[in-house]
Amino acid sequence: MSSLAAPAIGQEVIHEVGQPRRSYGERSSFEKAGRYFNPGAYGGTGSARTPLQDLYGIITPSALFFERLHAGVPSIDPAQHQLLIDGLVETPLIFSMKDLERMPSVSRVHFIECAGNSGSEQAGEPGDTPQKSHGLVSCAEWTGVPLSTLLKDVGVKTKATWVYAEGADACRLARSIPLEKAMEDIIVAYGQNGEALRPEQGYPLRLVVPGWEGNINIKWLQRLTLIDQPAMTKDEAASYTDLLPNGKARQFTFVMEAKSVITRPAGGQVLDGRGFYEISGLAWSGRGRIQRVQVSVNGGRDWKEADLQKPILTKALTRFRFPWTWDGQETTIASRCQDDTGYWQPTRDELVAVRGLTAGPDGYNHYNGIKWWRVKRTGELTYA
Ligand SMILES: Nc1nc2c(c(=O)[nH]1)N[C@H]1C(S)=C(S)[C@@H](COP(=O)(O)O)O[C@H]1N2
Ligand SMILES: [Mo]
Repeated sequence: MSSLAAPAIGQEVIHEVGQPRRSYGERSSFEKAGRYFNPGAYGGTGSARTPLQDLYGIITPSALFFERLHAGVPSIDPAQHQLLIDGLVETPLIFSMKDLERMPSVSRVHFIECAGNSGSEQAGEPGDTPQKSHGLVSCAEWTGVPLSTLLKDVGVKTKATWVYAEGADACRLARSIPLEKAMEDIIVAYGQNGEALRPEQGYPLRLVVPGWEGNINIKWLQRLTLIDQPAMTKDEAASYTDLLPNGKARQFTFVMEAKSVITRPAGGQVLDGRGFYEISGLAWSGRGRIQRVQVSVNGGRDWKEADLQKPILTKALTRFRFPWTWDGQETTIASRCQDDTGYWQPTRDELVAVRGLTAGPDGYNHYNGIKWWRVKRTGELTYA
């Protein structure tokens, strides 16, 4: 805020006509927020992180939704695309996109989070901005057909206990999903934030598996096969496991546990001197709704309740807000959340005590520790 020095009379009036109409909108040329690509990632593979510090509310704009690509983005003509459902079923069926779009649909808001999100925090290499530390989570409104509807159409045989799901990208990324989850809340989605999926998000068809690790949300979905045991694909037998100190690894850690992070003010940002700032951030849980978020502005001496944006949706990002007056002194700030199972987000020390510090074949997965930011006297924020 600045006070008015003189009445704003005689300000120049703009008489020129502005920009022309356009059929597909774009943001203002003043806005620069973008996804962050890991340097050195090969060609079309790797990941790109969402700039969480630049976002408002709970919905990630499709153009900023994080990307995790194991074999680049295939280009698929929806008129040619088909979904095959076979295996232990009464009637194997092939669905075209037109077939799917005439079926009863649902629209639901859910986050997707890569299992590896914030894994470097466990390693003791904290990310210096929310984007770098936690940018492998995003949240959208997804539209599509409940998987349970399609499974009823093909008639699942009683022997079937798992569903093998496969993508149409070059690596044919595939995962096994317990039949119980398939019947519960999985969406065979073609819509994202009110329009068709983005190519990077699986156009024209993907699985949205609410609350479960990103990898199982198969993009460019082309095949579902009913089976009676997990298929032991590469991404469930080797990758996305959690290596424990005793040398054994946890397999099938499907649920992403409760996590939160302050996105503003946070690492990489600079405060403009002492005074009032709204602290804001995101919390989410793969088990259900966020029930409470607490914020500490003094290194963990006190924790106070943050306001939660309503409605609080299940397995979706939840925006929290906390009023703060900075006294100009150095401090550290963090958030911690509780979901509706009663589970509290743990500290890094608590997690490391159980899981140790031995990285698995693809680094650390399923890390959800509390994230601290340091506020320096200069107003600069860094990781703590
Ligand atoms: N077919 C296919 N599905 C895929 C992937 C992929 O590379 N190919 N990546 C997976 C991983 S590891 C994650 S974290 C999510 C990421 O979804 P997004 O790119 O839409 O954010 O998609 C999953 N589904
Ligand atoms: Mo992932």
